[in-house]
Amino acid sequence: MNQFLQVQPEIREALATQTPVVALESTIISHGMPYPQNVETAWAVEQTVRENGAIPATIAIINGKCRVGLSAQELETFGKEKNVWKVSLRDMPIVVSKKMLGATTVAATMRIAAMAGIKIFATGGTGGVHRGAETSMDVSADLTEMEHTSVAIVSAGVKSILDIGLTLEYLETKGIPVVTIGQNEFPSFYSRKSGFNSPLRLDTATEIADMLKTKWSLGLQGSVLIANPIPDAYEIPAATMETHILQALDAAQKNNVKGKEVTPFLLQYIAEHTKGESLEANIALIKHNAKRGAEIAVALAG
Ligand code: PSU
Ligand code: MN
Repeated sequence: MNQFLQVQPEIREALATQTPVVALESTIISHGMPYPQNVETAWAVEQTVRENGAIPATIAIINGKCRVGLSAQELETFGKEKNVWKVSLRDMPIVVSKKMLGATTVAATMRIAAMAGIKIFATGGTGGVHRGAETSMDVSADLTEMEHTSVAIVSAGVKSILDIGLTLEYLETKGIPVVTIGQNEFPSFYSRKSGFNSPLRLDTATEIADMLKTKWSLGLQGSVLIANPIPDAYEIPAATMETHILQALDAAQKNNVKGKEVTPFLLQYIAEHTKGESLEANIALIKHNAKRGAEIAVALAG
């Protein structure tokens, strides 16, 4: 095992006995939601994974180790602490070697999950190609990581702070299957609609698990992006969100926000300007993704 990897005993045991495990990220806790809802959600998501037959594995970097499985106290720290590094792939070496506290993005979480042997990862939304990327070159390392690392991601689709059309084009170029559960349209996080057809549709966890097994057995490395539309009751119409997104993008530009700060800035701006409605939707969809992730992990182990 890698000298920088530390897997909690319960998870190690599960992996050794082919018990389903679902990886969870920590950037969403430290940089994606306010305290204390972030910690409550992180805990509730772990419980959802358990209730659906799998073992949760929240991933982060602590004291020079890539940690797979966190204690309740550690989840609290990630939710509360102000100086947590947002760790994508390029940040991993410095945060590990300097023994800093690091919350892992989708990209870094996938890489560490793969090091541990975990195949399924549930989150809220992934990074993608930003609006205006043709001039800014702002394309999330989440996408390049999906090309290389064989960990499937369950998300609620792509948030429309990004350019959904360009993100789907990029995924096609990189050979990453995109499959939506139970509907023909690709969802856009807060909304079940996006205006884009999903490249693929499958309706059951068993079908998705079969596709994953087949992909990896064919020697095709990399991820599958599994889009799970937000439950009806929590949906926020795309047109309502668009107003807030345009204002957030404008504020980011005026404040000269660049690089890794862009996504957290937009997420926080939108959360603050939607009176908690977006936060409630965010929490609901993450739990929903954790449930689907566990079901797919169970089907994959079967
Ligand atoms: N989108 C969300 N919520 C999030 C993120 C994205 O709706 O919390 C986080 C994830 O951790 C994702 C990261 O991996 O932001 C992408 O950051 P960037 O765009 O800087 O690659
Ligand atoms: Mn970026």
